[in-house]
Amino acid sequence: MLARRGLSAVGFRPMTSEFLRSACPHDCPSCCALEVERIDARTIGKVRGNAANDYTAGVICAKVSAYKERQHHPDRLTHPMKRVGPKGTGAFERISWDEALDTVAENFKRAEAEYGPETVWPYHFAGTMGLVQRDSIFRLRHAFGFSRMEQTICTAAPDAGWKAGVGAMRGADPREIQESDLIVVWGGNPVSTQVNVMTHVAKARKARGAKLVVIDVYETPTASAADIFLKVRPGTDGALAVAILHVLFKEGLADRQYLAEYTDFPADLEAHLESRDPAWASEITGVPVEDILAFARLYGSTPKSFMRVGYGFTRSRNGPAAMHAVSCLPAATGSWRHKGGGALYTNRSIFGVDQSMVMALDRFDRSVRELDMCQIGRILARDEVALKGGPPVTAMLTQNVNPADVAPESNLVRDGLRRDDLFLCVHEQFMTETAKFADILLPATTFLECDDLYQGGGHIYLQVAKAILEPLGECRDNTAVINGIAKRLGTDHPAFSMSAWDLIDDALTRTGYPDAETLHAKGWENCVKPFEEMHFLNGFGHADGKFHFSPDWSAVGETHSDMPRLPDHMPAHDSSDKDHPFRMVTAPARRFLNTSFTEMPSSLKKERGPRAKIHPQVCAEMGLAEGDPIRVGNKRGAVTVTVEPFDELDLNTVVVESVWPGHHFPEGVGINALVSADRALPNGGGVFHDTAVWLAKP
Ligand SMILES: Nc1nc2c(c(=O)[nH]1)N[C@H]1C(S)=C(S)[C@@H](COP(=O)(O)OP(=O)(O)OC[C@H]3O[C@@H](n4cnc5c(=O)[nH]c(N)nc54)[C@H](O)[C@@H]3O)O[C@H]1N2
Ligand SMILES: Nc1nc2c(c(=O)[nH]1)N[C@H]1C(S)=C(S)[C@@H](COP(=O)(O)OP(=O)(O)OC[C@H]3O[C@@H](n4cnc5c(=O)[nH]c(N)nc54)[C@H](O)[C@@H]3O)O[C@H]1N2
Ligand code: SF4
Ligand SMILES: [Mo]
Repeated sequence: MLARRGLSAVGFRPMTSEFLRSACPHDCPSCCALEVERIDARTIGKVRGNAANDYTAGVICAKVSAYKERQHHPDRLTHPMKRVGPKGTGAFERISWDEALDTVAENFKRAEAEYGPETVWPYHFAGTMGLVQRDSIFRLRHAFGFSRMEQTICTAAPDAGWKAGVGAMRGADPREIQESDLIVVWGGNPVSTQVNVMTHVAKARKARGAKLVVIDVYETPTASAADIFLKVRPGTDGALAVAILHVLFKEGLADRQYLAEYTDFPADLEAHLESRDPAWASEITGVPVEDILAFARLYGSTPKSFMRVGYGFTRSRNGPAAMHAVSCLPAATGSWRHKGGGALYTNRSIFGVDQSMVMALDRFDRSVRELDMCQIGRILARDEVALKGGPPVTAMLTQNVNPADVAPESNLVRDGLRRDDLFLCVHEQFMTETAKFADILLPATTFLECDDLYQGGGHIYLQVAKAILEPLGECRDNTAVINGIAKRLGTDHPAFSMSAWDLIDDALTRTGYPDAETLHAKGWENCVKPFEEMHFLNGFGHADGKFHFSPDWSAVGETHSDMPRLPDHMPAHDSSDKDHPFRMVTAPARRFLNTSFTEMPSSLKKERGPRAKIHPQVCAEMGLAEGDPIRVGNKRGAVTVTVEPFDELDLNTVVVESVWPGHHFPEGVGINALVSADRALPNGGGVFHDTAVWLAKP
């Protein structure tokens, strides 16, 4: 328990407030170093970026600046509950923690007795990114042989493409952006999704007159801020990248010495590129030939060009192939040689935190079935392929995740969550759409009320954060819930007797980092590797140390037979046809983070409601005006949103920003009703921006 701070003699105003160090836990590559104003043991005031951290540099996004609205929201869950009405209606009654956890354990045991341990499926994602609070659920799976979860929803597709060429999950130090002359943001929208990139871009522009190029399917706030905006059709980035390669080789802008020394430089690469010229790419991408040529020349003649690679363009069936093609560009120009050059997709692998205790890796068993989290709808519908021939899923715990809204094929997901023979325990901060389906609903702490360890995928710092508030009501952290369930199921594993702080300390000291207390006092640990390693000058991640223009896709994923041998456009996506003439992209909204923050009044006010950005010419043809309702649909479902005429996108592209919870739509289900749970090639991954749709007046 934290001591209550003193109250002043006059009224109940606190005598002092203080700013305490913390780290942002949300699913965002920025993982900002924060300073949080604690007014008393239950109340926060301002939240600001830590100016002493040279990546955060004192800047954070608007949604986290307003965090007190989320922390002190009247709708926070405060005590355990059990369902009393029909599933999905949200009718609950208060119970004790003991009754709640006993019920969960009894139901897991009952399910297991009937179908074996794989019938239990603990399901999680990234509500918090902390390495202990997020990943303790692995320990539950491993220790009891429950079904494993294939983490496909976010990074699987981009990882596959990056791994194919580069071979290691790291890239240039993002602080080098300020030393670049050209920053290319490919298929990402950092103004909305990781604002700190823009801080460093602004420094490069001011100090060196650097140029910013953005490649996206519509004019995002990042694209509006760019010097050059290349507007592509969804799922066509491979073609653009290959045409740029064509120009680089044709015009002597490729660095042949670098290619020979650092890459596999296939003998037939240039012959392969010959036919893939800007005119060919222009047909596919919709980008004018002159723009492709101008950008290729600029990129090829700027040694210090930094490519910040986003996730957006990889969320298609062909996304990994596109990622590979894009990753070939710095390998062709050799920009990796230069400080301020090269590329960054993620720096996830530089931290190397040993999570063997957190995840009970000593009990890990590869033979236990692994279910694709994106296919939760098909799994709950007892699809045999999705179930991998194993037993049905009849018991679940969800933690840090809101699958009723965020997973593809929402109608199937909701039908599954409504199943009478499914026992569902949800551990949540708010009454989400998923929580409404729970049999047992448990209240979760926020990051301000628990301890954790954070690594920044978009930077280089490792941070320890301590709770700075008492838990609200009876809220418990994820570690405590996992341990409580495990104890009731019966376990001898020591990790289930450790607190979050013990586990942080264990993970740090095992890896050779300072202990938790020391690292917390220090603020953060800089985990950057030497320049030669971050820039692969002492070898790329493959056994031969080379960048691979011709990847071994069979080492990347199972469904590799159609992957292109050399960088290419792969025409594998949900193609529009006469019944589905539009391609829909479901890009992130600035004031939400997936469905987190959709409860915050200031965010709701800014985001206004689910809207479809549609080209004005299409609006005119269909007789649509701003604010009209429009139905968007395909064979998986249909939802009604509001028309927003928007001219900076292709005629056949429709953009619906954000994952608005289902209750904001008249159908009671959200945009993911339309998105397919098909797997990106060759190794799975959500295809959230790869959906052919029709538009119709209601
Ligand atoms: N405000 C806010 N911040 C967020 C999130 C959020 O929802 N809101 N989500 C967080 C999470 S979980 C993640 S993974 C990251 C994601 O951050 P980003 O890397 O920014 O990735 P995406 O959200 O997938 O989409 C980014 C952009 O890709 C574009 N895009 C879609 N399809 C294509 C295509 O085929 N080609 C090209 N060139 N562009 C395309 C979209 O229009 C969008 O502008 O952001 C995190 N930060
Ligand atoms: N249409 C469409 N769908 C998408 C995407 C898209 O771009 N378009 N993006 C996809 C991507 S990239 C991702 S990563 C996924 C994200 O999907 P999710 O990880 O499900 O993200 P959120 O919707 O933010 O839900 C996280 C939930 O965790 C809860 N939470 C936060 N902290 C804690 C905690 O400490 N303990 C517990 N128990 N709960 C906590 C929050 O209250 C919130 O309800 O969505 C995917 N879905
Ligand atoms: S930019 Fe990302 S990491 Fe930083 S405060 Fe906002 S959500 Fe958190
Ligand atoms: Mo994500």
